[in-house]
Amino acid sequence: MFTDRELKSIADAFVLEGTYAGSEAIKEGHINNTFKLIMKSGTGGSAYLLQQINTSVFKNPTLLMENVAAVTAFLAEKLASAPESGMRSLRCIPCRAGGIYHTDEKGRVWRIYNYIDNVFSYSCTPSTSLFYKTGSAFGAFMNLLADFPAEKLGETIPDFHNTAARFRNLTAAIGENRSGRLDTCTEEIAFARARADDTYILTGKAAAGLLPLRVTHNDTKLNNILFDKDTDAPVCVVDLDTVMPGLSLYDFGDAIRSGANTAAEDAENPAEVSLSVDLYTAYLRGFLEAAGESLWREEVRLLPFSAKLMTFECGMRFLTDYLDGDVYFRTAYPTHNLVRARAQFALVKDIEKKMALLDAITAETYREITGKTLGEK
Ligand code: GN1
Ligand code: MG
Repeated sequence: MFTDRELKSIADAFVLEGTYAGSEAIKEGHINNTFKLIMKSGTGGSAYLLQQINTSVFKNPTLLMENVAAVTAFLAEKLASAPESGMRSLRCIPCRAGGIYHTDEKGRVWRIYNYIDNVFSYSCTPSTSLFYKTGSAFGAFMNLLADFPAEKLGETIPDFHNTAARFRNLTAAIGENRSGRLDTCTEEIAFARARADDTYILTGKAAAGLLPLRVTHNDTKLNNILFDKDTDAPVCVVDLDTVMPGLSLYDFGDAIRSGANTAAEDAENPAEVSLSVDLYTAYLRGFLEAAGESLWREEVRLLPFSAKLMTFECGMRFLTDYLDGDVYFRTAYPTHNLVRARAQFALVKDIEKKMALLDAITAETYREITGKTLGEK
C-alpha cells in the first residue's frame, strides 16, 4: 500500500537516530496503519513505530495528538518514579519542523513512537496466568491515571462507549441500508433489537451519579498490552488514542470481551465462541487486586454486566459497519464485519447464560480481596 520511498520520506520528517534501512507492516489493529521502522547507525541498529492516523475515525488529529502527548508525558513521569513496576511508556518523537505529527503532501497524518522491543502480544485466549497479569496491568493503568487532570483531555471520538448512541447508529444504518445488505443480517438485527433496553444501563447510572467518571483507556483489547518475551510480565499499555473520561466498566468489559473468549473475535463458527469462566476469574482477580480498593461497589456489581454490554456494543458496531458498507473497520473479505458481529453476539449469548455464575464469582472474589461484601443486589 505504501512504497519504501514514501515511508522513507515520511520518516525523514521526524527527528530520528540513525538512517532509514527499511520497514515492516504490522497488521494488528483495525483502524490505523502501523509500521516498524528499521534504522541503522554506526553502532548497530534501532527501530521506531510509525503510524498513519486514520483521520476518518479520528477527525481531529491535533486534538488527538494533544491528548496522546499529555497522557504519554504523564505516564512517563509516573513510571520513572516507579521503576520497580517494569512498565515502559510510549514517547512521541518530534518532527524536524516542530510538533509531534506530520502531514504528508497527500494530507495523510503520521506520528512516530519509540519502539518497545523484546515483547509479544495476544489477540485472543491467553493463558490464565497471562490474563491475570493483564487484569493487574489494566487495573494499575487506571490507578496511574487516577490523578490525571481530565480537563486536559478532549473527546477524540464523541460518544465512543455510549452504547445507547451505538444502538441509534445501528438503527439509522438499518434505515439507510447503504450497502444493500439488509436482507443478509435480519437475524443479527433481531438479536440487537431484543437487547435495546440494556444499552441505557451504564450511561443512565453514570448520569445519575451512581458510577464515577474516571480517566480510562477505552480500548482494552488484549492485543493493546505488550508482554516481555523473557518474563511474560506486562511491559506497556499501547493504543492510547481513546484515553478519555469514561467508566471503569468500559475497560473491564472490553478486556473480557477480547481476552476471555475461547475463539477469535472473527471466528467463523459461532459454536466455538464462549466465555471462559476461568479466564474471566483470572482477569477479575488481577484487576481487583490492583484497583479493587478504589472501585465503588456499584462498579464491582456491574463487572459481569459490563462484559456482556461491551461485547454487545462491539457486535453492534461491526453490524453497523457491515450495513454501511465497511467504511470504519479494516476488513479482509466482504462478510468480515458480519462474521465479527455474529461472533460477538454468540459471546453475548454465552455470557447471558453464565451471568448468575459470574455474579457469584465476582462477589466472592471481591470479598476475598478486599474483605468487603457487595451487599444485596
Ligand atoms: C478497534 O484499533 P483497534 O483494533 O485496537 C476499535 C475498538 C474496537 C476494536 C475491535 C478507535 O480497535 O473500539 O473494540 O477495534 N478502535 C476504535 O476489535 O474504534
Ligand atoms: Mg485501538
